[in-house]
Amino acid sequence: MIQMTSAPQMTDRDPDGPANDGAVVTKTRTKTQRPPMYKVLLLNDDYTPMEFVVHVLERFFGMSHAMAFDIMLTVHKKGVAVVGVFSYEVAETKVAQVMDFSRRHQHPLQCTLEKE
Ligand code: TYC
Repeated sequence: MIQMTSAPQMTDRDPDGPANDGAVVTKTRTKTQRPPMYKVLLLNDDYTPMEFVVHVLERFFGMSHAMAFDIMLTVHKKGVAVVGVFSYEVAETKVAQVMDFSRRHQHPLQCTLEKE
């Protein structure tokens, strides 16, 4: 919430200012703030099997097989890709799920989050 205060102006044509007994007009402007969003990034490595990455994208990000395969190939070729954008709480949960699942399967797959 921002308080805008405008005091009456003094001018040389009107040296005493407006005849309003010095009243001050205050307007309240409410600026709607969107919650910050977070990108979830998947990182490439040399060891995690491609099928495992595809499975992770289907399982935790609700992607179709075709979409998951496409994103996996992007990460494989470019090193990193955004796999989704979420509120902090959801992004953090996705990262934890991917890291935990990969660890349990003994793959070094890395997933991180980044403020948009
Ligand atoms: N580069 C891996 C391989 O050749 C595949 C891979 C893709 C690994 C995406 C991680 O996020 C990743 N087996």
